Amino acid sequence: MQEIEHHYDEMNIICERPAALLDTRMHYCPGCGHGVAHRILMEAVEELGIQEQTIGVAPVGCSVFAYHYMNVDMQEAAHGRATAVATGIKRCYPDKYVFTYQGDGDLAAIGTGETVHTVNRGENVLIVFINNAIYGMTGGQMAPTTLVSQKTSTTPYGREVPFMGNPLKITELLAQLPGAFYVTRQAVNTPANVRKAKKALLNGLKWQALKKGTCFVEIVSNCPTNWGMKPVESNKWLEENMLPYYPLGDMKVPSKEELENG
Ligand SMILES: Cc1ncc(C[n+]2csc(CCOP(=O)(O)OP(=O)(O)O)c2C)c(N)n1
Repeated sequence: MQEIEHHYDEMNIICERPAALLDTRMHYCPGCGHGVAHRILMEAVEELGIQEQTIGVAPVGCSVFAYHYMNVDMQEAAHGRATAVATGIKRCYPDKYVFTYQGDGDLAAIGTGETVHTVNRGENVLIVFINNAIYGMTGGQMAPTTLVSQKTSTTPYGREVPFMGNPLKITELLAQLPGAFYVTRQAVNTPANVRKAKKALLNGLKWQALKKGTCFVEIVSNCPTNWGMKPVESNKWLEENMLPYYPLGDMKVPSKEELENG
């Protein structure tokens, strides 16, 4: 049998596991965006060299076990209370980098009040908001972010506005608040979007050191299992259905002066 020669040193490595992400098998469904979002968040932590100074707050929902994967100090919070918990942590340790990582059910349903008031107070934390338009962990019920006509386990005929209200654009809402320093919406459905989302997370963490307000990064993501789709199909559905309603891009960016006069 012919021996295969390996030339690892000549290989162009494009992706490695960041040191801040533990080598633990994740429990997420195949094709779910949580794994990618975890990786890029931890890549940002590693690149900034802040692993020892970072404290994360995990939510309820599919990412309840984020602390099994992220190799930084982590605290679990009750449903919707992640930004309140992060506020307490940050006020005790003002020089740490504090972030929350929350789904739409957690952040934009039960946690709406906590989220709005945290950003309105301008707490110096990074809020990472994973919008997959559904309650993932509990069986695919309608979330505030569920799209009009989208079928879920509690809207089997599709979400109807007169009965269920409009999908909530919480990120646009938060961008209006004076305490918001940086607000952006990104996605993890394509390699190009993943790179942009990582840059946003990097900025969101880095700018926390300026102590000028809340950084909020929404990441539009997929839920192949509860959407009843294969992973590739779900990314296509995301692009065709979610992005027109949740357009990507920055909603509030710090001015040059704000960044320079840190
Ligand atoms: C106070 C409270 N209410 C309700 C629940 C049940 N619960 C657990 S996860 C979840 C939905 C989470 O959905 P989402 O935040 O969108 O995250 P995903 O699972 O999609 O990542 C709910 C309702 C709970 N754990 N605690």
